[in-house]
Amino acid sequence: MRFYWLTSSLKLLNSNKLRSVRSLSASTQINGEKALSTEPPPDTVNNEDAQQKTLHIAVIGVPNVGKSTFINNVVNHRVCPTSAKVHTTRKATTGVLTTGQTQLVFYDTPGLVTQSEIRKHNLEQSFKSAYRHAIQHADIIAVMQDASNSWTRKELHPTVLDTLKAYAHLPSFLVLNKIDALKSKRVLLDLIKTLTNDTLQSRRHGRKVASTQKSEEAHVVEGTLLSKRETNWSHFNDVFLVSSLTGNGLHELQDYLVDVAKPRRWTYPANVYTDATPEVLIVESVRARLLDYLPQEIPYNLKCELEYYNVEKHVVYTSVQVQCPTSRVERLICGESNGRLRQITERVTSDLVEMFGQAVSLTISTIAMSGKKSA
Ligand SMILES: Nc1nc2c(ncn2[C@@H]2O[C@H](COP(=O)(O)OP(=O)(O)OP(=O)(O)O)[C@@H](O)[C@H]2O)c(=O)[nH]1
Ligand SMILES: [Mg+2]
Repeated sequence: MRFYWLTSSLKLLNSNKLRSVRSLSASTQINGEKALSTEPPPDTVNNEDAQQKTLHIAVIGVPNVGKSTFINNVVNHRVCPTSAKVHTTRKATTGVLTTGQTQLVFYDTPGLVTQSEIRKHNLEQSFKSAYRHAIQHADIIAVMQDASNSWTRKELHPTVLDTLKAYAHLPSFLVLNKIDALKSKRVLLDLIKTLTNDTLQSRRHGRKVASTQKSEEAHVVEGTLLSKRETNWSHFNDVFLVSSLTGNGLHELQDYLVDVAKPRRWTYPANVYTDATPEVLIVESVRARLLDYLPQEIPYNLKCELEYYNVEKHVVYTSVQVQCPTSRVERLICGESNGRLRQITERVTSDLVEMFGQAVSLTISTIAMSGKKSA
């Protein structure tokens, strides 16, 4: 068994992070579970209930389009682990933003997948139903599409369309993400037309594009009805162009959601910003960074388990064990002189410091489940 430990003091690297960090010193009970909250506790659900508004938003889309990055940026806290690889999110996690009298509850969902992808990436069977659970609690569906990916951007994935059809009674809007990565923004208007079946028209101002509610049209060419595979959705209420990475377009989207929120009591106290427990966030953060640091399919076959979690004098002490299928994989994770494990630990520690707004002492240990164990 090998391990590398690192104790980090609070390093607030830039002003952006400064804004997003809150001090965490308490866990709040929500539905019988602990949830991360800011300190000190501000007003919770109270005598102003009558004026409260909420909106529950399910964020769906294929893997890697930026769903988790989007939620982190909108709620201004790192509550959803992210990575450059697909299938980072495995569970439906909630990000909560309370602003004025309105509470926006975002459901982060695992990327929609087919059965063969579930097998390929060694995903849990429950994975596929996790987003359905999120949608069942949602008032509105946000469909996220990677506008920078020229291979996939022109079509909505069949699993996305299936979901939109199954929940057609819910309003939905399209979010074209990663616009910062586009060399030319010209493609965007065509993309909107294609993905919405030309049912939306540009507003003169702003990035929001409003619906004209044109009815769906059959594709008829010279009297022949083409049995074209469906790749678009005619019932989006709006389209937003955003960069979840830079924050471009997110304020406008947030204002829109506040506008359409329903008069209803808040689900969470004002100081809660996720329903995920610190323990789950720690394990998922380790898993996300393993995806970033290890090649190909290898990280998908690792199992991460929390060994220890405690908060003492404003320091989070925690330890995670990574179970590797073989000692060869264990050696790969550790790298020469444990160099790679050290890098991974430093990276996760910095994620957790940002997440919790507290000093974090993290240990990551590895164990090979078969074959000769490393010393
Ligand atoms: N350039 C750019 N990259 C982005 C943007 N949003 C997200 N990314 C990157 O896209 C990658 C995937 O982001 P995630 O937020 O993990 O994507 P996801 O949709 O949650 O992925 P899964 O959980 O695997 O379904 C990461 O490397 C992000 O940094 C964006 O607006 N612009
Ligand atoms: Mg994700």
